[in-house]
Amino acid sequence: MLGRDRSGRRSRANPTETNQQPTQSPPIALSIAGSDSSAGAGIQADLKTFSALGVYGLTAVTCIVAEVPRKVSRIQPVTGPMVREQIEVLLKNFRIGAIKTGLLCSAEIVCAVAQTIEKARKKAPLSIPLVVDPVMIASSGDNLLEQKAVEAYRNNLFPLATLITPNLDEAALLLEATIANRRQMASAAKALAKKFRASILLKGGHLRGDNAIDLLFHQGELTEFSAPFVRGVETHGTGCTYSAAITAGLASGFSLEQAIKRAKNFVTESIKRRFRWKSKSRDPLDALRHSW
Ligand code: PXL
Repeated sequence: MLGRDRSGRRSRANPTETNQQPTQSPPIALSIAGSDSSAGAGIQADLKTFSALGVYGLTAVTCIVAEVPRKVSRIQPVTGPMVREQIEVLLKNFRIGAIKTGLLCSAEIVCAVAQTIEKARKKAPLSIPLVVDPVMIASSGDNLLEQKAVEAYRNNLFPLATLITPNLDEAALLLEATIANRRQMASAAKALAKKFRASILLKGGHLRGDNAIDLLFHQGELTEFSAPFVRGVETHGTGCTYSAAITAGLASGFSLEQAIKRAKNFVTESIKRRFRWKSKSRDPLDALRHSW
């Protein structure tokens, strides 16, 4: 009795109505990311997203960030061996359907994550899809990543990725180019896919047109995902939520295109139903995404 509920995800009929066995256990996804004390981004956003999409979420914490929207006050990384141990113990004991990485903080942690995933892939016949969200700069403008870590991403982690989800700033940094319109977005997505031999979802939200347009370059084809731009909202954690929702889709057996389409709707709805955060600033629209 597998069906689809209104959000498009797979659902089973209520076993009490159909007299069936209890529902089988949910798909599992792993987030390797940092902890955001204000809980709108990072590992907290990932777990909320996984749960909302019917996926059991596992976590490997890479760093602890003391912050509120607009202000990162302190970042404390976890050691490389500790990050490695969390991932290894989870891979051994759970049937993980998809993995995402968020804030990895240092070159040491980027390398530890890449080595651990590579080692696991050598052992297992089927590789687990890996979504890499190259989190480099917070929406507050604060730098979240050590400079040498960008090189570690290029050389170690990107080559293992199924999908990389840069925003315009991250793509511009990786290509050392300016990306100011849709045409330049299309060439940048293709160039990144060629460079890192992975599918690329280039998020164009920062272009600020009537629509928030993202471009997927996957298996030689360009696909556009568009949603009306939600105006007048300062967001925090939308990138984390988007990549977590894509990862949840992949863990649930959706194709990449289906997973992105559903994730885009999920993020747009989350922004509409956002939690309004009362800061001391003059701006009454300060907001974290999510209403739960
Ligand atoms: O939104 C980027 C991000 C990701 N991960 C963590 C963060 C932030 C932004 O502040 O704190 C842990």
